Amino acid sequence: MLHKAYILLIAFLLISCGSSSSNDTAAAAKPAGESTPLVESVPQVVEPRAIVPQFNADSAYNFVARQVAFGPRVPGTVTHRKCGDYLVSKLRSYGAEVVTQDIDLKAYNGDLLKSRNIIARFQPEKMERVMLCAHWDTRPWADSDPNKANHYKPLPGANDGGSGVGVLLEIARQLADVPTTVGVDIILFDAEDYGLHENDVEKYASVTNSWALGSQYWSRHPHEFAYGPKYGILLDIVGAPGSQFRQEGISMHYAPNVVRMVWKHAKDAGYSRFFVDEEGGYITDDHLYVNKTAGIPCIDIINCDPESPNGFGPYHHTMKDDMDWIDKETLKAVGQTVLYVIYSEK
Ligand code: AHN
Ligand code: ZN
Repeated sequence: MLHKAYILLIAFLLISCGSSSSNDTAAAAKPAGESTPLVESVPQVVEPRAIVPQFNADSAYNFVARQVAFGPRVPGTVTHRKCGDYLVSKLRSYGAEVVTQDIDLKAYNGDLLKSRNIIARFQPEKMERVMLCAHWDTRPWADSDPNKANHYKPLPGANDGGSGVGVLLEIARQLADVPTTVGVDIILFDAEDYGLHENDVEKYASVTNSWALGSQYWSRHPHEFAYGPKYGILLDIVGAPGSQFRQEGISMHYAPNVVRMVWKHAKDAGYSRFFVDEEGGYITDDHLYVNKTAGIPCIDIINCDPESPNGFGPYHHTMKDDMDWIDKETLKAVGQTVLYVIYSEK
C-alpha cells in the first residue's frame, strides 16, 4: 500500500512538472557529447509544454527495411503494388482514415504509370490541420551509378523513397497513441522519381516538370474540396549517416516562416548538427507543386551536401542506395524534430 502511494506521488510530481519533464525528454534525445545545463532558471509563468512522444528510430529503421524488402517500388510493377497495399494497411492500423488516388500518369517518355497517391487522415473532423508528406516510389533507373551497366536498372531506394516514408510511418504509430491538438494528414506521393534519365537530357531538351508526377496530380486534385492545412513538411532523402539539411531555396521562397520554425524546433531538441542554419540550393521536388499549384506553404527537408558533386551523396540514384546508407541517428533527428513541430501546434 505504501509502495503504491509512493508511485502515485512520484507520478504526480512528474506530471505536475510538465515543463521540466519535457525538457528532460529533450535532453534524453540529445546525442552524447552535447551538454545540458544542470540548473535551469525557474520561469515566472510556467507554460504547460506539450507532451511530445519519443520518436523510436529502431521502429523507423524497420519501416525503411520493410519497404526495401519488397524490392524496387517502380510504378506499374508488382512490388510497387504490394508495397502500396502494405502502406495503406499500416496507416489504417494506426487509426487513420485512408483514401487513395489511383491514377494513370504519363511519364516524359510516354510510359503510362499505374500510380497511387496515399492520403492518411488523422482526426479528420478537425479543421486546423498540418500536412506531412514524402514520395514512396523509387527511381526506375540507377542513372548516376558509377557502373554504366546499371544505368537502366531499378535501385533499392532505401534513402530515396524509403527513408521519408519510414519516418512518417513511425510518426503515424505515435499518432495512434497520443493525439495531437491539430489534425494531421500524411500524404505519400507516387511517381516522384520517374524524371528525366540522364541519357535523355538532350533528346527531351524541351521537357519540363518530368519529376513529381504524383504530387503534380494531387496539387491539381486535392483529396478534399478547399483543402487548406496551415503548412506542409516534405521529407525526402532523410536517412544517410551524418546528413545535413539546409534551408532549401523553394521552401525559403514560399514558406520561410515554416522553415525557421522547424529549424528552431530542431535546435531546441539538440539537432543543429543535422539542421544547419544555412541556405541550401533549389531542389525540384514534390513541395514545388504543393506550393505553386495547391497554394499550401510547404517546405522540403532534404539532404543537402554542398561537397558532393550531385548535392546529395554518393548513393544518390545508384545501386548503393540500400540499407547501408540508413542511419538511425539521422532518422531520429528528423522524426523527433517533426514530432516537436506537430505536438507543439495548439
Ligand atoms: C532531382 O534530382 C532532379 N530532383 C530532386 C528530387 C528528387 C529526386 N528527390 C528524390 N529523387
Ligand atoms: Zn530520386
